[in-house]
Amino acid sequence: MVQWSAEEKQLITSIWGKVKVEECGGEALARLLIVYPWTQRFFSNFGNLSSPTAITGNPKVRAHGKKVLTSFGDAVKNLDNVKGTFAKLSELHCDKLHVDPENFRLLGDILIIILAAHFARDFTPACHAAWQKLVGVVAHALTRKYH
Ligand code: HEG
Repeated sequence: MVQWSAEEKQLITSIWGKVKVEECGGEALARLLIVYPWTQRFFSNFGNLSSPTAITGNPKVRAHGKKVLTSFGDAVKNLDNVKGTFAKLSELHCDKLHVDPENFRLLGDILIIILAAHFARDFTPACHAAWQKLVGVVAHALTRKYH
């Protein structure tokens, strides 16, 4: 089982308390779709994704980014049981959505870039390390039910 030190937990929750899920979530998903355009295939029903401007301004991208980051927050609230928290979502992403798990890692890296930019003053190396660990744990949990 993943172990968290009191310091790691504190570094994660202190940043999370300031995150605006709609803003950061929308930004994270938009960047994923822009920087790794092959990820657009999972969102063919989202309408216009034809340019960075279209992606950034697409309300479905924003809404889904908010949904994803809100769900990511369940990991922050359940650091000692991220696997259990994401068991059902892992099944969904594997069996129904067929999302390549590599994409969880890509999104995690993008999320860190966004948090580091938004919270530069607080994003110390220790904070970065704690978040890097968290996005890895989340990606792993979401991959767990893949077969
Ligand atoms: Mg996923 C749906 C969470 C990464 C593609 N994702 C969802 C839903 C949640 C979620 C909560 C809604 C589930 C439901 O309707 O019951 N996603 C989630 C998390 C993470 C993640 C927590 C990683 C941190 N998702 C992710 C990535 C991709 C992806 C990287 C693809 C590149 N998700 C995806 C798609 C759907 C969801 C295609 C369905 C969207 C729709 O059509 O509504």
